[in-house]
Amino acid sequence: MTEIGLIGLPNVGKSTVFSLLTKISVPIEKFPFTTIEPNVGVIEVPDGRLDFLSSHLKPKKKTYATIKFVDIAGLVKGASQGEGLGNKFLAHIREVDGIVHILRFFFDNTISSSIGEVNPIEEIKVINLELLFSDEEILKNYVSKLVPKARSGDKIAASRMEFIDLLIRICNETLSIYEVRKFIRSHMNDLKDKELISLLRQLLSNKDVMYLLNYDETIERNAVNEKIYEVENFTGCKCLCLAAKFELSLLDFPEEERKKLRYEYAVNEDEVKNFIQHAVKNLGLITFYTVVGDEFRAWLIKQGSSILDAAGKIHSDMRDGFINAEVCEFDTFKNTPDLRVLHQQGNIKIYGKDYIVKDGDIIKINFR
Ligand SMILES: Nc1nc2c(ncn2[C@@H]2O[C@H](COP(=O)(O)OP(=O)(O)OP(=O)(O)O)[C@@H](O)[C@H]2O)c(=O)[nH]1
Ligand SMILES: [Mg+2]
Repeated sequence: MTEIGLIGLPNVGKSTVFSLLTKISVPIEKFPFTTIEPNVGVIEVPDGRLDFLSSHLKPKKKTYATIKFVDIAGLVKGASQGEGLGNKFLAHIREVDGIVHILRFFFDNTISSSIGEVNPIEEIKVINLELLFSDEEILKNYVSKLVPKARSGDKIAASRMEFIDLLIRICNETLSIYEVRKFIRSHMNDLKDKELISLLRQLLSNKDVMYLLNYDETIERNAVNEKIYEVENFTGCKCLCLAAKFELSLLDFPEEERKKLRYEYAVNEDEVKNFIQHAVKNLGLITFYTVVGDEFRAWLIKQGSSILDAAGKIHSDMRDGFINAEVCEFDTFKNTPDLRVLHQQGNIKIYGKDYIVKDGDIIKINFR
C-alpha cells in the first residue's frame, strides 16, 4: 500500500494531524520528541465519484481506496550528523512513497519551537538541508565504493561515478533539494542502468513532497493565505492548510455543532478531505473503479499505468489471464448513470492490454 510520511520539526503538530486523519489516538504533548517510533494508520480516501457511482448503482458494498499515513519523529538541525533522533528518523522517511512536510503556524509560548520562532519558510530550509545532507552522504558512500573499480578500468563504474559526481556537485552548489530533484527527474527516463535508478529512488530529494500549514483557528485567514502563497513561491510545490488541533477537537461534537463552530471561526469544512485528496494526487496517483458482484470499489494506481497493471492490482489471475477490458469514462457515466444503457449506446469501449488507464475510468476486466 502506498505510504505517505508526515515530517517536520518537533512540536509542529505532526501527531495532531495524524490523529485527525486516522482517528487513532496517539501521544500529543507540549514537549518536543513526543513521537519516537513512527505511528502508522490506514485511512480511506474520500471520493465523491465513488459516492456518485454508488448512489446510482446501489451496490451492497462500497469500498474506498486506502492509503497509509506514517507519523514520523521530529527532525532537528544536524539530524544528518546524528542530532536528535538523527539518521534513524531519516531512514523512516526513506521508506515512504511521498512526504507531507508539516509547518507550524500557531503562536503559543508554552509550546517550544526548535527554531525559536513561528517561521514556516525557515522550517522548510532547516529540514531541506538535512534531507540534502543525508542524500549527499549516501551518494558519497556509493562513489567511494566505485573509485577502485573505475581506476582498474571498469567502464560502467566510471560512467556511474561521473553521473554521481555531477549530482554531488549540484547538491553542493545549489544546496536545494528542488534543484537536485529536477536534475534527477530530467535524467530518470533516459537512464538504463538499473543500479543507478534504484540508488536515485532511495534519495530523499527525489520524493514527491507537499506542504501543510498547521494553523490555529484564531489566526486571520488572510495571514494563512499569504503564508501559503509564500511557501508555494519558495518551494514550487503545493501547500494546503489545516486547522488540525481545532478539527481534532470537533470530532467530539455532532456534525451540526461542528458546522456551526467552523462557520464561527471561518474554517473551511472541506480542509481534511481536500488535504487527503491532494496528498494522493501529489504522488501522481489516479483512481479507477471496478464493479465486481455486489462490490463497488475505488483503486489507486500510478498515472501512466496500463490496464494490465490495473488488472494486476485487483488480482494476479486477472493480469495473467487478461483477455480485454471494458472501460467507461467517469464523465460518460455521469451523464448517463446506467451501465445497460451505456452498453447499448456503445459508450463502453473494449481495450487491449496496452490501454493506459485514465483517472475516473470504470473498468471491467475479462480474463480466462
Ligand atoms: N495552539 C495550538 N496548538 C497546537 C496546534 N496544533 C498542535 N498544537 C499543539 O502543539 C503541541 C505539539 O503537537 P504534536 O502533534 O504532538 O506535535 P509533533 O509534531 O507530533 O511533535 P513531536 O512528536 O514531538 O515531534 C501539542 O501540545 C499540540 O496540542 C494549533 O493549531 N494550535
Ligand atoms: Mg509527534
